[in-house]
Amino acid sequence: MSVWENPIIRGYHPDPSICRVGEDYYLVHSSFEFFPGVPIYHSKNLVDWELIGHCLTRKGQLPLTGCRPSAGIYAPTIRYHDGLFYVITTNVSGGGNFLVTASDPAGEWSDPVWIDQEGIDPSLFFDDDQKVYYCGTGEDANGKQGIVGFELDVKTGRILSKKKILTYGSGGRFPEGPHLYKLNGYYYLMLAEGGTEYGHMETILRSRSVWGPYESCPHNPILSNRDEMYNNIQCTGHADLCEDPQGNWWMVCLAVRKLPSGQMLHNLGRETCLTSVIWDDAGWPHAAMNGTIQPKMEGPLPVAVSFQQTADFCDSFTQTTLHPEWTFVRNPVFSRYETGSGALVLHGNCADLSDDTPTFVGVRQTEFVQSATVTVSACDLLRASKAGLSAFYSAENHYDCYLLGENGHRYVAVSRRVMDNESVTAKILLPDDLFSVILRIAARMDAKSGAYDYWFEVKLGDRFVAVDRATAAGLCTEGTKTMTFTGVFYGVFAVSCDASFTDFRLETERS
Ligand code: 6LW
Repeated sequence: MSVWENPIIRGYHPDPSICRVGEDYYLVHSSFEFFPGVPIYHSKNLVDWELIGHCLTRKGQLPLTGCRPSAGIYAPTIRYHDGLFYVITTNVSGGGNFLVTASDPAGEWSDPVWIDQEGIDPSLFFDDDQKVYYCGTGEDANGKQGIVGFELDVKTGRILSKKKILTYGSGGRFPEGPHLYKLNGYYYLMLAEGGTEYGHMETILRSRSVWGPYESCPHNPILSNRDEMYNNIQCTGHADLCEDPQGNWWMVCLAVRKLPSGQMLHNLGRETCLTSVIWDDAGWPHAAMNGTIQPKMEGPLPVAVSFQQTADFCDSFTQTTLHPEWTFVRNPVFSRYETGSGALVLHGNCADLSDDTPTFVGVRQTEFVQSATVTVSACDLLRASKAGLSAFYSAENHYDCYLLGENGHRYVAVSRRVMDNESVTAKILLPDDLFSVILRIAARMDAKSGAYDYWFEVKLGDRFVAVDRATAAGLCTEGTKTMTFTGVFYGVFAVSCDASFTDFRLETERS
């Protein structure tokens, strides 16, 4: 038996879907307004995952212009059949449901094959008779939401049968995130109910026919942390199942970690967790720990794990292409980004971080107590221009610490955008001959007050000086204007200037 720590993929990685090919596991996530879209991870042991690329890497696959925060790409499903990988998902900001295919999961992936079906959370099931079925959310004639199913031609996207509501779920609100499986002559339909917040849960039904009628598992929900008030892991649901070569079954799901201050808030987004599953003699699945996700769990992993990788991230920008961890907001203008020879140079136009296409690129914050540090040099900061670091949740919620050029002087400034309010909250005048500074944004706990804040610091001489601090609540999902689904990125940006960034470090501050 091996022990692992949940989440297995940390930071904003929601709506996981998994498949296995031989002894290799692949996992994809939703990506909303961020580009490239649908990150794809690879693992051999289900616990250590490597980002190998993205499924949507071209604007033709993923048009995001004007996409609102947390719109864009919703939940995907990944499946493998006859030598081809399939990923099906929804662009709620343009086009709806579509699938892409690839023989190599690291890409390139195909152009979209569009499917004429409303709703979200599409999934594919390849049956023994070579028929392929689609299931996803849909509405009946009275507008009631359920899980709809139909036969699909995955080559053309053509619908080959009538559409049928397979289930309305077991009674929880928002039946969604469905997946079909086939075992011992039964079709199993697993789905999320209760909504992706603190009432989230996973249920399962089965039938001898893919069209139903489906009977509900007697111990539904098979997964939920809704009764685990004191568990730091909450909101578990939106799961997918996978069998390993030894016949052991595994479930990945989304979950959130409550702030270290104990508040039921989360800034890291919905993350990906792992648990084991056993099937009872009656043919029903049981997730470990009575269907709850715990911070530490154990199980017969397919490959023994001696230690779980917890990789911080650093980039000295020596490669001529950006590391796949770097993520843009909506479709980037690639000519504004130059990397290689030891620096990332941003050619910022007038677009700011709250605009549609900022000159910004970031990596996910993956731990609560974690900082981002970078050296930024910007020469022509004399007009209203800025370049620096951002703790970026969305265009409507971000905290920024940057070099500011104003009226011929140079400052280190901090500004905060929280919903409709944006203001500069601190400024330090710099010597006119100082063109390069080391900036740091650090999310950390105040040992005395127990407050969990983002700190904004600049290195002057040989030490970091605090410029400002702001509560983490302003970057938590619960503190945003609308229903949002993402998490904080630490990124670099430039507005109305050329800025050079070197030695980017994302470091978990171990107490
Ligand atoms: C996802 C759906 C959901 O597609 O949120 O709350 C959507 N449930 O399952 C975005 O994560």
